[in-house]
Amino acid sequence: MPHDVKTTCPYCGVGCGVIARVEDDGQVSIKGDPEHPANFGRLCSKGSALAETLDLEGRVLYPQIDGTRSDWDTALDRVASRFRQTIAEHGPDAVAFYVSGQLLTEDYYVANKLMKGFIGSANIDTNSRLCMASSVAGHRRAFGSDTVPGCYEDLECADLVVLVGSNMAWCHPVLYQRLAAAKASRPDMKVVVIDPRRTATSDIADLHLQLHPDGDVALFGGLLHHLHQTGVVDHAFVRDHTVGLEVLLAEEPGSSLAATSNATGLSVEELLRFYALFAVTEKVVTCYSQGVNQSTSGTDKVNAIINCHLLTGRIGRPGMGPLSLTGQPNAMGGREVGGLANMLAAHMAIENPVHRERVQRFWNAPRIAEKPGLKAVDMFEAVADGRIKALWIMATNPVVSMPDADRVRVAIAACPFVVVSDIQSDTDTARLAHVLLPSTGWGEKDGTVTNSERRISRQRGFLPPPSEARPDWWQLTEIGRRLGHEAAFDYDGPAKIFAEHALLSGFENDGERDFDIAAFSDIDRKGFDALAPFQWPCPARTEPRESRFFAAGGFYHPDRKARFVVSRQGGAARRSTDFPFTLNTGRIRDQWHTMTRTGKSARLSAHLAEPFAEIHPRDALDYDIRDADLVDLVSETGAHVIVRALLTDRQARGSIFVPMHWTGETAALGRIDALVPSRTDPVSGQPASKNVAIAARPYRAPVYGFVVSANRPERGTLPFAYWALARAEGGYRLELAGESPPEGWELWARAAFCLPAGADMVGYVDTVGGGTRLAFFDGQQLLAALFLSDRPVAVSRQWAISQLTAEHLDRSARSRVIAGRPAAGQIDKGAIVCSCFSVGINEIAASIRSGCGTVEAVGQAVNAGTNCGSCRAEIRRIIDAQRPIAAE
Ligand SMILES: Nc1nc2c(c(=O)[nH]1)N[C@H]1C(S)=C(S)[C@@H](COP(=O)(O)OP(=O)(O)OC[C@H]3O[C@@H](n4cnc5c(=O)[nH]c(N)nc54)[C@H](O)[C@@H]3O)O[C@H]1N2
Ligand SMILES: Nc1nc2c(c(=O)[nH]1)N[C@H]1C(S)=C(S)[C@@H](COP(=O)(O)OP(=O)(O)OC[C@H]3O[C@@H](n4cnc5c(=O)[nH]c(N)nc54)[C@H](O)[C@@H]3O)O[C@H]1N2
Ligand code: SF4
Ligand SMILES: [Mo]
Repeated sequence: MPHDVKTTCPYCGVGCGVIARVEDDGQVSIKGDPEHPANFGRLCSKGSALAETLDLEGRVLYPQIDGTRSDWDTALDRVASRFRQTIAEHGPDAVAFYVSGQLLTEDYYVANKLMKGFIGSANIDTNSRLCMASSVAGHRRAFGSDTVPGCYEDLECADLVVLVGSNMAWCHPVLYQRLAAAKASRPDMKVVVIDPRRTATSDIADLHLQLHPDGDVALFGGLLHHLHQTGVVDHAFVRDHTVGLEVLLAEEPGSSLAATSNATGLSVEELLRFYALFAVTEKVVTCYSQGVNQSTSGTDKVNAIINCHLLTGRIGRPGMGPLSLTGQPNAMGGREVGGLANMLAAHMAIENPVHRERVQRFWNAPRIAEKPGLKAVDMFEAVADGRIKALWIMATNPVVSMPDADRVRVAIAACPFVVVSDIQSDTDTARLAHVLLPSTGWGEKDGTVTNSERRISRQRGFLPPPSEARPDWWQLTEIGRRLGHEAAFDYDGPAKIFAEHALLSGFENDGERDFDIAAFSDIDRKGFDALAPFQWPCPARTEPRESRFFAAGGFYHPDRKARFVVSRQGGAARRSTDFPFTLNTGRIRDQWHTMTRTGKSARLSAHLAEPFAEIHPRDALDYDIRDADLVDLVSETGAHVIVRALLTDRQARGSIFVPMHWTGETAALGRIDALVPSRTDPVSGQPASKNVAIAARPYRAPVYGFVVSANRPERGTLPFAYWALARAEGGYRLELAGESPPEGWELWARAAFCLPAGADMVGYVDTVGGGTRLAFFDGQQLLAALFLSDRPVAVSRQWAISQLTAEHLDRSARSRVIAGRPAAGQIDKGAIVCSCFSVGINEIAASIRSGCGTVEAVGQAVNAGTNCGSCRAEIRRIIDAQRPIAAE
């Protein structure tokens, strides 16, 4: 019998409920859980494609030591003995864990307990340092605790939603859909987007403030003064529940509108429109994400925003408050267990001796870390200079995602002992492991995650662990035991770990700490399996609790008052004459970080299949860069990447956007973090990944190529300055540029794509256009087709890919492949716009030409945009662009 399992999406911090249906033959299908309060049944393109990422290609299936198959006992003994030895010789601070907001709370809890209480160092940091650290620091400064006061419903009942540095349409798509639906049903509701780029999110904005990079502190500092001067102040709230307004007003004297305009790059009219809207609207929610956090002034940006909400008392009531959008599925859970180097478990503070003593007593631990450990950037610095000699990396890919990524790669490669726990064996980081441990992945593992609105949901396994893969918590527990701490790490499953975590949250708490889920302290396995999503706090005391914080004060500083924080204005764009562009980095709709999972789905890879740089057309003109050219981007350190140019006026002049997703596995030179320096926020230690000075120049190659292939080429077989590899329906797609291979194209292709000796080749040389086309067949099936040219190849990608799954019955069908064009009557979909239903731009354009003038009409005609909806903005743009043609 097919059976349904309720679980939670492993991608973004929205934390959508998912129902996985497992058929008798093991086939899995995915749909949204209509009862889950985060998504009420909706899923975005990534969530909908989860079933396409569950195959075992590239999975780590057994422990490996120095690249050779091993077994668990040997591998764990090796890890334990190397850690023990390093600690004995060099002290506990010579070892470190670098973990992830994609761990489950139970994994995270054990990692933190082992490092801080039993190894006795706080050298555990996480990729949340690159993600949420500034929000955590800002919350702690303002509230005395890392509290997110509001919840998702607030977005729906607000009259004004301000999105700062958030591309919600692509990065928190289901929340965006909830917002878009609320706005559609209440047209008076206003949305303001604050982002130097015009994004898919700005399409629903009533006002898009395209400010200078890092203009946010000036913008919100100006707002605070405007509110104060115009008397939009909740005097009672400020008097009873806050401290520091006078100091703030004295130390941060109001700037003139002209000065704010200068600092933000916004016109005085734009400023006044925003300020007036904020002033007159009581119900305001301000959401913020990486455009705020990933900055040298990230923490100050957070406080500048919170200051405005404190001044107006708009916090913790329905439809009001600051709301930090968390990135990873368990960014919040990691903060609850204290997984950052400067935190302690259960929202206690490492610098507080009472807290340290309490946690040590609760854990019955032999020691407790006495001081904060190294934050991510400093941690890899210590790996580089040899202070850290043994490193365990779990569920993150720092060789790609850390700033100064080439240096991080060198540091890890030179570290005497590196353990990596991952699900994929061929990541840039896993390739450097001395011991590679196979973890169970989503669908196989059990535990909990906490989303952006403090809601804790179960991830439940519905597939057996492949081969020898074991959960992360189990791996950590085994090391804890081998280091001599059997009693402290005697867990038999995640339920027991969760119960201990819940007990600690209520331990000697009495309302002193926000994070309290003590109601679950004695949960057993059965209760854990049945656990329905719930929001914290959930203390053991039974009186009903509000689902929001701070409407009536009750902050977590000792005097229970919030703090106004003086904020420094962020540095403006860092460009110079030699490095005239600001590099801004971030995400695309259909890929997740370093693509180890979403990259497996052909559907998700169809939307944007190459690393690219968005450049304003006028800038491109100035630097002789044409659309579809390749560009070479260079940083001050001399590091460079080569990516495709995408000219668009959505980009501000002087600024270039490049996504963070491409790796050494998917492109020749696409790791954008090689260009991002290790410059951090002084308070949070979070790297500034969105404001980097770079230079750009065209990269012109003698040969350009596009290849479709049934087999995956090995990285080592690609001797090109530029290549980018992606999954496609029926195989792979490869873009390349550089010198021709010395052995000639045919021999190269036969080797690179592992073609059988008997494969037939059809070839064609275009003496006029200078192009060469080669196609290899096994009977009726196309094995590989190469389209080569002395300029960027113009063949229709989608049509060429469709040939991998088409039958080529006769000679003319085969010849058409190298012609690179469909026969009359055959359809060329064009670039995929809607990934849910694989609808291409040509199909959408055709429906518009046949009379569809709205997104809804296009949806009815060709289905595009009718599932997750995240391509609706793009469809609207296509309609706008086609309108004159359609009217002809
Ligand atoms: N599709 C997809 N979704 C994801 C992820 C993914 O990999 N793929 N990752 C998840 C994770 S871990 C995270 S952290 C979130 C991130 O979610 P977001 O923060 O929404 O995404 P980003 O693209 O990193 O950056 C958001 C925006 O900040 C803008 N920005 C840059 N500089 C500034 C500035 O100085 N001021 C302002 N106001 N804005 C600026 C950028 O132009 C960009 O549009 O997404 C989550 N969701
Ligand atoms: N330039 C630039 N750099 C950035 C950012 C940016 O905006 N710009 N954003 C930053 C942010 S916000 C983030 S969150 C980071 C994300 O960066 P990373 O965390 O490095 O990226 P992921 O690809 O999510 O890495 C997760 C790894 O865990 C593995 N994995 C998946 N499931 C499991 C599991 O259950 N157990 C184990 N052990 N492993 C598993 C995956 O295969 C993958 O290798 O990147 C940061 N870097
Ligand atoms: S919005 Fe998309 S990626 Fe985020 S949790 Fe929901 S389905 Fe997953
Ligand atoms: Mo993140």
